[in-house]
Amino acid sequence: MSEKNLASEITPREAYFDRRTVIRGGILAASAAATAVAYRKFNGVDLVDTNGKALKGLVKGVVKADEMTTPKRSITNYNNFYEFTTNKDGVAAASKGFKTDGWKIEVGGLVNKPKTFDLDDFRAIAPPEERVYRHRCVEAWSMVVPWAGFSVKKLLDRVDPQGSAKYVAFETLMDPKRFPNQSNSAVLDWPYVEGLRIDEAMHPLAIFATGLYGEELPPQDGAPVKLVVPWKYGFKGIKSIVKITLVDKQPPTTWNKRAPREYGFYGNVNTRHDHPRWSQATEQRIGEHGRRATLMFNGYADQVASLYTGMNLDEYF
Ligand SMILES: Nc1nc2c(c(=O)[nH]1)N[C@H]1C(S)=C(S)[C@@H](COP(=O)(O)O)O[C@H]1N2
Ligand SMILES: [Mo]
Repeated sequence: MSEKNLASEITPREAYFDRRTVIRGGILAASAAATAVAYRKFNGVDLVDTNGKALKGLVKGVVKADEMTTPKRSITNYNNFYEFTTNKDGVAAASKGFKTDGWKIEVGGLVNKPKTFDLDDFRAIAPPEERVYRHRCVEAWSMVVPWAGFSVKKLLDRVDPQGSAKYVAFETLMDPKRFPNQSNSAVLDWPYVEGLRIDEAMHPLAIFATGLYGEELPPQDGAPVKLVVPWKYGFKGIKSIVKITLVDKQPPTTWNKRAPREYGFYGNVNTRHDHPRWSQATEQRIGEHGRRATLMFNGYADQVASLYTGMNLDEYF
């Protein structure tokens, strides 16, 4: 997303090419991991070479059976997390040792039951479910990621939004001592903020991820809580959330503030609207040779297109 080096940013390095190692298991079944304690202990990951059968038995209809889960080492070593560094290969090292002790998530605004959650309270909102989702960055690379988490709706139901609440605003922790790039306002306007229309937030596909590959979410992927909205470009998936506010007006969002012609509020994966500097028709799936076609709404159109009925998708992006 930075103005320079686009080619290198969207070209995966040889190191990420691995076409056969896929993962089975790590399934956080609702019944098996009902508590935060059980969840933290759940770290079994079963590495197998199945050439495509791996996704059977996971959340139905979420990802096509011919798509393989991206290897964990790629998901955890090729990241966008500008608070640490703008170098995708450097986030893992820069975020090592990031502590989430004492983390709080403040939920308020236009709600009848505002509440500040500690992590145990937050994780106890609902048992983690495994959700294998496509992840499509606006820079035209993609992955298939086995998140664990629960629907945003479950949190919103808990705080009881008022009728006047039309949008949900999200905010990342501001702490330059832990996020070194937050000392530099030239990188981005901090803290990172994002937002959804409330009906988008209530859609069952929108989740808070607290886990990845059956383990706790690692720092580089947005520990302890990351928003995942799989029909939208990756930048909507704000990491390390500390604040969630129900509001009546469309909230500002970080990349839209930075370059409004390039990054819309909606950020839907939209093959009808190219980025002004590159095509959105195809993508580089990390671990594959050659490019594949990008799907409208990232392949989730049958589930989410009705949210945008009547909107001109060439205009709203
Ligand atoms: N706070 C914060 N959230 C963020 C970002 C960021 O730089 N800071 N980058 C976004 C972008 S552009 C992408 S593609 C995804 C990457 O998530 P991943 O590293 O878990 O794949 O996180 C998004 N969330
Ligand atoms: Mo991204």
